[in-house]
Amino acid sequence: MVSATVGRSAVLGAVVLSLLAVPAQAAPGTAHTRAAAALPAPDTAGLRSVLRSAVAQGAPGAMARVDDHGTVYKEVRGLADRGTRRGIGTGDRFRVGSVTKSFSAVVLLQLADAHKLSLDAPVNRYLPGLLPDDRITVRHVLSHRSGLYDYTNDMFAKSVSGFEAVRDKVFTYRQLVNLSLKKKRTNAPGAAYAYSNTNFVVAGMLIEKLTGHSVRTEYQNRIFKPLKLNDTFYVHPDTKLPGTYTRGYLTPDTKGAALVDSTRQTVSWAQSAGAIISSAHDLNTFYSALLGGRLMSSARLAEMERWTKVNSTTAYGLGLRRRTLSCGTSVYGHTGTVQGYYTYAFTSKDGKRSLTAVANTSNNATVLNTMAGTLESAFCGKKKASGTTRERTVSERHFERYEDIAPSVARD
Ligand code: REX
Repeated sequence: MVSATVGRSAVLGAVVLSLLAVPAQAAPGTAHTRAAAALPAPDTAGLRSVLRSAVAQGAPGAMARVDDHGTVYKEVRGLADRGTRRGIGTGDRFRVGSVTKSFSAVVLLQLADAHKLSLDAPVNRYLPGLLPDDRITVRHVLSHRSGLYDYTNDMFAKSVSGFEAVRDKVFTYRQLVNLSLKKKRTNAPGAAYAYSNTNFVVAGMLIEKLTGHSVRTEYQNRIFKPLKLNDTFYVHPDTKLPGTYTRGYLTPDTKGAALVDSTRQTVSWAQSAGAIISSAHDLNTFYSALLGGRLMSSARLAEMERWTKVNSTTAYGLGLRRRTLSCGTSVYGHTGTVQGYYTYAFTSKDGKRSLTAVANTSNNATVLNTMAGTLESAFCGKKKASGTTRERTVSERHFERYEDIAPSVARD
């Protein structure tokens, strides 16, 4: 059964054989054996069914790639481009949105490792006078506990006109922070979790101030190049995606209105909070390296994994989300939403099984919630056959209503 499942996906034969041999041959007691035994095989039929639903619910295309101990599972459905009708591919590049936040956090944690930054220092120590409250620390910013208002709430109150107004704009970081500071802060420093892009604009400012280089240079030198992420780019303020990419289609607020091709944009409204372009392969490599401890010291990774509760299934560390699935397994990564692209990129605790799933639409909460099912299929394995469809757990239903992924959806 396992070989039939694997055989449907594009996988190297030799790798499959070595994977199938793992449970029998690996030395007992190694971390590798324990991790392999702990997770059931990915449910590729489940993945296909999730992607089929996402397309039926309005996404032109959807795809998922799982990297599991060297074995690759790839699933696709629908189109990358509605004009040419090219099918979506798992090798396509796309806009990762807030997955960028993990990259920004990694750069800052590396700077903390190099004693160039203290997580508990006030942001204003490094950026004098930027914030109106000296008690806001770097840690507050990276864990969304600063209380800095999310300026995108207003910017994208109307999804299509809001997007068109900024599609070609180039903002300075300071302009974005000033948009936030016009509004009352959501909480006292450290007092509560409130997701805000403003925090990761401040993170970008910190990176540039402390290194004297652009975030682009720092992402490249510290992450893209060492991990050989050849599909990963930060091109801001350029509006084009390099190479082969999936187009993005924004769903208008008006029911029944035609999708808007939102592929081309500066993403200047997000920058270090959301402007990276990448691929499923590269995001899986990135989170695998991160949770595998290859991007920072174990002490700093432990700081990244100090969790603030978001809701019953989700917690936030420093630029990193933890989600606990219906089978009890927790996965680590980030979600992303930019106009036309929904991304889920998560890995297992040891970084050895990673999933990236993308739908090329946004502003469609149904598709967003459906795509969360790719995590269940990738990490929980086949659902127990208990007659018909399993009842969703309370936490799954809660998750659907409270996913803090876009301004149109309640955040908690
Ligand atoms: C911007 C609006 C959403 C999207 C946003 N994106 O804050 C950041 C991100 C970069 O990825 N955050 C999410 C637009 C929460 C994450 O961490 O996963 N929505 C859309 C609207 C709503 O325009 N009126 O859905 O395309």
